[in-house]
Amino acid sequence: MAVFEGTFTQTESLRFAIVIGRFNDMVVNKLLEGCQDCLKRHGVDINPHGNQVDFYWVPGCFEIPVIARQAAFSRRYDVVICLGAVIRGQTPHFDFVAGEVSKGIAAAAFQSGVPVIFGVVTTDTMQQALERAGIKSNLGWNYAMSALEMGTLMRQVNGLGGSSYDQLAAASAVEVLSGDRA
Ligand code: INI
Repeated sequence: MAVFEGTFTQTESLRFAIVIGRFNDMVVNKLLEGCQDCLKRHGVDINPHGNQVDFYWVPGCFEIPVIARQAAFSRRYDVVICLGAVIRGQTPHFDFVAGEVSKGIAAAAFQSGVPVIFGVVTTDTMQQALERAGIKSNLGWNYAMSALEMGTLMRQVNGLGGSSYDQLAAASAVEVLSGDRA
């Protein structure tokens, strides 16, 4: 048998979608900078007019999943990276937005068979968010590393025979036919 692992090399043919929630833009712009810096230093052409990375801006994290799902299903990308910041305020809005974006991103990945990276910072305060977006470290860099690892790993998995989409569709069909799915 074999061991499969992603790599951080041979990135020149990978294609990325980056979906960015504009809300809390002071934090999010920094996450995006960290993410782009990491991709660039690993050989990815981050120019939006190039052919490796497309950028999708949405109003806030709540809107990320629908675009991430559509991008994943387009089959245009190896990985979709979602960036956003949900900061707890005095209202329950935080819980609704954080809950929906995490569930939605997971569903987009699972349904499409394309890795979708959860690059959403969730914190109690703006200070904590800024610390994670450049003041202490920049999680945007980590999210890009996860994207590189998953993109290169999925290339290997897809190379085993059929695309992950085909395998997913086949698995779904079996579930439906066998009545495993409600
Ligand atoms: N969107 C965020 O990305 N982060 C937040 O912290 C946030 N809070 O707390 O309100 C937020 N709200 C906006 C939301 O994502 C939608 O854009 C809006 O509700 C319109 O659908």
